[in-house]
Amino acid sequence: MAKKKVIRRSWAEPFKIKVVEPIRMTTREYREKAMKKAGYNTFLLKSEDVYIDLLTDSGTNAMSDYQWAGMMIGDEAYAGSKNFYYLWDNVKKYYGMPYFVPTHQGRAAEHLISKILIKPGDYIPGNMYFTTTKLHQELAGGTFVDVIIDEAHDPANAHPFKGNVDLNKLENLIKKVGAKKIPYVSMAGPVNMAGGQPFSMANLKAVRELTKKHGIKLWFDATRACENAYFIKEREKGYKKKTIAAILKEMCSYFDGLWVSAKKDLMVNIGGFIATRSKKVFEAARNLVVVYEGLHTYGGLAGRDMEAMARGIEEMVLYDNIKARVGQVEYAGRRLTEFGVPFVQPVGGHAIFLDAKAFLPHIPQNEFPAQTLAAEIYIDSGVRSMERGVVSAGRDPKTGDHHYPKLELVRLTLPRRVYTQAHIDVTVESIASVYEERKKIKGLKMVYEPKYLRFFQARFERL
Ligand code: PM9
Repeated sequence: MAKKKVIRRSWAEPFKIKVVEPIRMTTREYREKAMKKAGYNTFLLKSEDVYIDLLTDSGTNAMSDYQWAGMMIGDEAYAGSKNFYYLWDNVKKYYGMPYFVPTHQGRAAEHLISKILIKPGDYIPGNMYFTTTKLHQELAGGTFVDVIIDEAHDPANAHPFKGNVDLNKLENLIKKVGAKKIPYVSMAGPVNMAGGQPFSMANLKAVRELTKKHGIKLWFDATRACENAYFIKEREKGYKKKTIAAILKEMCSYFDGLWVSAKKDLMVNIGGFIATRSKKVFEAARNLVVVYEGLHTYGGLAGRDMEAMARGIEEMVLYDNIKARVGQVEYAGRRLTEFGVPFVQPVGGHAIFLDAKAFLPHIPQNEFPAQTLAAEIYIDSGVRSMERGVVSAGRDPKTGDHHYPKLELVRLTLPRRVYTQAHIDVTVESIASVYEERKKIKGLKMVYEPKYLRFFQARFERL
């Protein structure tokens, strides 16, 4: 009997396109000049000179018709906007935290939380640093300590939960500096700088137990929490049948509070917030927000922005949405593998992270291999990516030396609901072409360095 042919059944995005925005392809000669003018820093390019923009998934997402409709019912009252109350209700319902303070974006929430919780001389352990988070901890007088598992620093290691906290590292720090010097442990999920890697629920529960034993608070950078929930559902025993909303709620139940850059999971162009179960922290944040952001019922946002955020929360937990999002990253990973291009394993939730050390082994880290690679990809095809290596890591505030992170990466980040599979094909083929020519590529020298978050504005010249 002839064997029955098995037909592969594909899936597609759970939406169709209603509005389009034209993009422009330029010549290589044009891009050479544009990149030089931008000091070989992709943040300094003009957006109109970019063909496919994979700089970030922050505020670059496509809102749904439901969110756009919500913008029309923005209540722009200075105080007590109805959109604020609807957003607060959804924060309670989906994150399970009773108290809520809006901010204009994530780092504003980090600023307030760091000011409230950290005293000079404190230590803040976390599962790998994030640029803005760490800076606000330092500006408040604290020192960030990395307690992520070692596997997270190895791009080739395919551990399914590379965002996990190493409990021994955390316990050793508590023994060394004392629990009183640790105002809170900070956990992000997934971990952006590690390649969008999640933590497991089992690890989170263990961290909660350990911190409880020592009377230490636990705070959550929940900026991309739904992606973390998706990985738990896909990879952790006992969660297959649970909804993303139920997993998110369970994750949040172990934390004392959280902050969010709404420009990611919530699929809006601007917004952020703090949510907590501590009335004391809530009152302090509500008081500080009026100093730095705006009244506590708008926190630097328009009423319409808060409505779009509230509606974004309802959409971010939809399984099909998140599966399509992570599925795009997985597709890019499969295609890059065909060409043998080195990238962080396993693929993360929001981006592909090229391993620049393995891609350009002839360029030493003090000649900025990831910065160089991001510039070369732009010159090849107009695809914009971002450096996540020695430039992003900045300098040690005490010694003034560069931090040399083990991970020297180029991030190609997928905005939600923005690009098609064809855009990904164009991107992958460009990276493969640059990979073919990699031996000819030379490094960069830094010629201008701003004091804070230097990766945004630093300028370079070719060596
Ligand atoms: N993340 C990103 O592109 C935008 C700024 S850095 C290039 O990944 C986490 C996990 C983030 C994050 C921003 C912030 C700050 C906090 N936590 O950008 O201030 O990924 O809204 O959020 C960026 P805001």
